[in-house]
Amino acid sequence: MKDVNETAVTATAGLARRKFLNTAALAGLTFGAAACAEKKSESPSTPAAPAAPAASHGGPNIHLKPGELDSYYGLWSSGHTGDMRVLGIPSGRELLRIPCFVPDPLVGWGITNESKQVMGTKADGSLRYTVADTHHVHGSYKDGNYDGRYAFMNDKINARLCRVRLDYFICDKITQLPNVQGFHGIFTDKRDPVDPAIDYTTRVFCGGEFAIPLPNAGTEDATKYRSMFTCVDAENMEVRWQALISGNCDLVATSYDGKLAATNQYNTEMGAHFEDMMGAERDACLFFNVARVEAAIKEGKFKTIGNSKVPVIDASRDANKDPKTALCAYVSVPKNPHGVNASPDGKYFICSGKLSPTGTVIELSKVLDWFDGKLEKLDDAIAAEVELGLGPLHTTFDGRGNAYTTLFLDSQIVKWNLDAAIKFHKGDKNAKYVVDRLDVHYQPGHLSATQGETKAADGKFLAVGCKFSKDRFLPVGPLHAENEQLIDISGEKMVLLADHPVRSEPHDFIIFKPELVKPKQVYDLDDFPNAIKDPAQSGVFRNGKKVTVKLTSQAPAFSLREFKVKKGDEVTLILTNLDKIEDLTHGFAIPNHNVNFIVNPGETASVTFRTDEPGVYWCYCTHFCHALHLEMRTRMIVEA
Ligand code: K7E
Ligand code: CUA
Ligand code: CA
Repeated sequence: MKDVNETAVTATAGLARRKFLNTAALAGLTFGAAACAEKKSESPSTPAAPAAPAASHGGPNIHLKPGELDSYYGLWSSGHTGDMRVLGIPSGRELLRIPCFVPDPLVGWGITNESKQVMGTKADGSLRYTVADTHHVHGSYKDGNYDGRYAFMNDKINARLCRVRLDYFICDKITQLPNVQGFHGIFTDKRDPVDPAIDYTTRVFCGGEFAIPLPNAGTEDATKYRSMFTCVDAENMEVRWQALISGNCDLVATSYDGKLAATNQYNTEMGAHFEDMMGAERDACLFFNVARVEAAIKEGKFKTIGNSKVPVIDASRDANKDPKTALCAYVSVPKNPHGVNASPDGKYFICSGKLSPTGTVIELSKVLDWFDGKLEKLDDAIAAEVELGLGPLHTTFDGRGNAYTTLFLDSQIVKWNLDAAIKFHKGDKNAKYVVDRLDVHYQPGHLSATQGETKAADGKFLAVGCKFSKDRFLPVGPLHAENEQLIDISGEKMVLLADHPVRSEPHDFIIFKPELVKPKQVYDLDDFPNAIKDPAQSGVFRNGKKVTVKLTSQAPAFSLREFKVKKGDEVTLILTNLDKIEDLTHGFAIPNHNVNFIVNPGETASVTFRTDEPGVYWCYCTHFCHALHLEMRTRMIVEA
């Protein structure tokens, strides 16, 4: 923690007390929830008493009138609830939860055969996993802005990447990364590094945080463990290649020209215990030269690991010392950095120091110069390294040259100007790079401005995910909601507009304009190979002990009023919703058989279950659809 103390000495006057208190808290417990909880009641930055409600400020009205629509979509990760959430911004209203990695009883995710196929099953047909931990959501791009095709999200627990189609807002593919544990950062590429015609996303980069033995074995000696950086094909969702690195990966960023993919690294030390991960004063941000990596793979310069057929290249420090042939560049950044974010002008990546109170501005053209042998010292790509406050984690942008960084320990957002920071770093000590500071409630992680991860950053609103809400909402027992706060960033000063409780615990999110997506509300029957397109095709079709029940729904009836099966059958029930009216969804529940799922307009879904007990089972519509919704039923008669 030495550098924190040292920089505290040179702190600007206004920050001194805050720094002192935080530094004291840090010294005991390093960076962690316990440390910040401890100092909360003492620190001026995190008042124990509820803060006064935001005064009226003449800013934008975020309390939409009934029937008024939001002006932005937000896609939120959900942490260890495993889904993706859709919020309207600025209202903060939750519009949808998209089940991805874990079962969802509302839609029958993990119950229908179609969703199980996406999620992955064991040999016996049961789900491979029912837990996940989602952190980062990023959209597919075209020409530097979202193109509304896909969003991607990670599962840290089981090293999985999921893809959500942004026409139907459903998860359609999940890929598990080989050779990786603790898959944390992800980012979509923004164009191809070589082919100018490909000005859209074709790759997703994934950072492996935890080092493991490769291939994995029960080895205790942690010096033998390694981490990987992975590239997944955005279209077929297959793993294209992996890169073996020195140290580990945390957050990931990509450049607007498609040439560079980067990951921050906090464990340069390759330590196995937290104290071992803090020895070095500087860790690194790794820049992969995507074109070179893929050329090397084409030339066969790779190996494979264990059962995996994925080509693995060597991006370790030792193998990449010569800039002319290096696949990866290790730019040094201070102590255990966390977020790395791309500025919308395409020029810089900002690394947040986490255990160092600094933000590091890395100039991408200089990194490319190094790869071309034109920059002698790689660290000369650092355009600025300036003090921001304690516990900097993530950065977003307003498109007007300003960056906004969360300060976890200070419970603040700091707004700072990139050009001024660069001037200050070059020696102009009169350059005032800090524009504003705003207290948030409390302990912020990610933040994201409207369109902030695109060339079209518009600097209107900013949302910040506060990890602790403490006193901001009515108490509901020990588990607190998190506090997603909304901030007006359209002016010089940031203005806190609203608190929104969210169920634990989202991390990252993106916010974009509604016109960038074209949601479809009714499925095409032809999207489903097993669709029952005509109620006349309904019936019970037996093949030994295997029975297929085909039926359709049209409010307020199912096409079969009853159907008969036998005890001990393996029943596959296929249901097509022939209603083609927007918002006319039906449900289908079977008592005592653990079956419930929905079919949206035009959708087909199927379930497979066994009939163990003879009896009558009233299958009914669980999703309110019609005045006769309660009457919408059919009987499953299981004969002995
Ligand atoms: Cu900072 Cu997983 Cu993006 Cu959480 S990570 S906050
Ligand atoms: Cu159909 Cu309710
Ligand atoms: Ca470290």
